Amino acid sequence: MTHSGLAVAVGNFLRNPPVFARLATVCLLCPVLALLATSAQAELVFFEKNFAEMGQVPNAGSGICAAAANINSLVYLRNHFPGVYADTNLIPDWNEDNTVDFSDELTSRDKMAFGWEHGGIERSGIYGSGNTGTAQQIWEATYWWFEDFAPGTSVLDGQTWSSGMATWEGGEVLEGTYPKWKFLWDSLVAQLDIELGIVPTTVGISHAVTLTGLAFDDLDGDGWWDADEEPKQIGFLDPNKVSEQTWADVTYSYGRLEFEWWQTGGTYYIYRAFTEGPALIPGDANGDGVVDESDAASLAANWGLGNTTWEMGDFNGDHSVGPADASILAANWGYGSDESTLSTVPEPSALLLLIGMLAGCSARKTRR
Ligand SMILES: [Ca+2]
Ligand SMILES: [Ca+2]
Ligand SMILES: [Ca+2]
Ligand SMILES: [Ca+2]
Repeated sequence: MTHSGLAVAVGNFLRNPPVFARLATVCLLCPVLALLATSAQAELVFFEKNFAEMGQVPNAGSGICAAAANINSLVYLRNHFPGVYADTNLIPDWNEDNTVDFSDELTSRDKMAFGWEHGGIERSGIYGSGNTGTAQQIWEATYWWFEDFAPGTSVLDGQTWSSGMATWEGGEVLEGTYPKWKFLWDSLVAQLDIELGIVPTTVGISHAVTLTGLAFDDLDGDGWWDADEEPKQIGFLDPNKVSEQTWADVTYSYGRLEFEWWQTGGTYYIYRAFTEGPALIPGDANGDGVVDESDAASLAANWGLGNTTWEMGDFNGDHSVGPADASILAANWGYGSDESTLSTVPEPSALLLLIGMLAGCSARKTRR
């Protein structure tokens, strides 16, 4: 603006101050609006499992929620990792009609609840033989279910506000604590089954649900929960309302994750989180039991990215995809393939060369 232009502008302001004042107000607001837009981006971000892959087994009148929550989890595992579980009896064909369908899932729920027989051994289930659904009884029923119906396929883990877990069958892996958000997050992004036990903070009966999602305040907008970001909600499949995912606001109190349970309106805290998932073969991104081109494609597609999962090619669990993961893939190349198909897939050295070329490409891209 020239001096004469400035003089005209000042003159205009003096003649017509309200117009200039309005302009000034708008300009002053601009940074505020920009700030609002920024904070609006740091909204709730939802990270969810595919709800359609979950089971839909309801609770029964006798109150066998933990059994229903378990089976709804196991149906998810079977649907999500068919390469691992298709040849197992994770959900057995109880009525022997050569199909595994909803009626078998319902029977599984009742067996999980009241016990089953396998190889001449009686298992008591979560509520059978005088059991009352304690954390130990839920854990051990789950443990024996995997031993009997899908042996050697899976890894079980958990956090629970219990004691003496070292004496539980397979319980030495458990950590004695109220379940932490980070544990739930890590389990969720790994696509594990996660069953939660909840207890009212006042009086009432405990309940069990299957975790399906987490929502948090994503400050940096990367779609990924970071340690400085506030947990906001949990999503779960409730055996008392199986048709839809239920969401609840969470708060931390006394080191416990708490939320209001829709059915009673009371405040509940999470006292246990048990997880189950496939013991995946290193390099097997899609969990089909074979380490081959499709796994290499996942790795290549996500090369150099952060916030990555196993399915994206992060095999060493550092949540980024890079040379360490490529080495793991190469070391297991061809695992699970037939001899005949093995000859048609590239040699590990060729694979590393390919990945190296991809890495070179993405490095050039990021510099540009
Ligand atoms: Ca059947
Ligand atoms: Ca984030
Ligand atoms: Ca694979
Ligand atoms: Ca990695």
